[in-house]
Amino acid sequence: MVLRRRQDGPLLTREDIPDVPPLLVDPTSVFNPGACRLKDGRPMLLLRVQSRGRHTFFMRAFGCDQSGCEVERQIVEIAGLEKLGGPVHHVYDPRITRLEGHWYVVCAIDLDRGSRVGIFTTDDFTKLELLAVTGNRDARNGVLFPEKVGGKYLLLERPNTVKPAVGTASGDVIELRASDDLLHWATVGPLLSGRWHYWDELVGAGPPPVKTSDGWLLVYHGVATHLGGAIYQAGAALLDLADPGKVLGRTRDNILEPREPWELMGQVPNVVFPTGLLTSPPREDGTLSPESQVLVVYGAADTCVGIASATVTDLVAACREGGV
Ligand code: BMA
Repeated sequence: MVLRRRQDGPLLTREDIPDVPPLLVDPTSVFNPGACRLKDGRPMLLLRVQSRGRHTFFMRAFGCDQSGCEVERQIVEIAGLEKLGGPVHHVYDPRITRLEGHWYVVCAIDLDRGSRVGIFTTDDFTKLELLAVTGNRDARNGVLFPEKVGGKYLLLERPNTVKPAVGTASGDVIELRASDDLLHWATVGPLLSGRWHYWDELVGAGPPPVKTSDGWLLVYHGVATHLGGAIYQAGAALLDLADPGKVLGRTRDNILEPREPWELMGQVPNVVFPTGLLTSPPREDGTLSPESQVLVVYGAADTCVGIASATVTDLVAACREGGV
């Protein structure tokens, strides 16, 4: 497989999560974290933690590279949800982008009327403040590009147009969307569609795209449904630097699939769900060097957190080999 998981099992399990009574005592699971490097270079994860009541919380973890993590005994505050009118059940699957010197966290938000993609701002991840929702339609897997392209802010989003017999609505198209102000978004067009009968029938963006000299590298998740259940896997695509609506290549096979017991078994079996990505600092032109290691942080079986790596060269080659 292109992505190689670290040798010694999951990066984080529920045992690593400190209690924060009364809200969080003996949590059920930790998964699908956002990831970034803070200004001092330290990696930070924004963890999705689930209580025994299956309420969703975010917590911060520091120093998480291949070696291990320290989870802070504090729940991240989320402000501004009253703007949405009506109950907010969950804010989850954070994707972190540094853009024009500011942090943005894009999350799925579950309302009675479906899921929305919300863009939050933050200074230090102790508090997220809702800036905008990207539209009034059922959608998830929103990720912001780390810079404007062609004078526009860009976002990938997956509308939930597929209603499986069991579970929440999903989707088989990742769309490219654009905005002048981060508040109002318009769809540019479809970017990647699901390949029915194969590994990625349903699709959604993973972590925000990263810049390489060959193009924007996007890790995404694909779901195979034709085998009876749902198998969540990871793949990658390469997008044109100047025109990210153009796909230059896409891995034919998945690059990471559930194989370890902790990926195969858990709250939702058979899931690797990439949401975070850590790299070394880019070069002066903003691109990663070909030999850079890309660390992909993922939720496993909606129960714990795994980490796997590959070089930029290997990921780009796998995209190119897959064709378009
Ligand atoms: C997706 C999202 C993720 C979850 C995955 C597997 O639809 O809900 O949060 O990890 O399913 O259950």
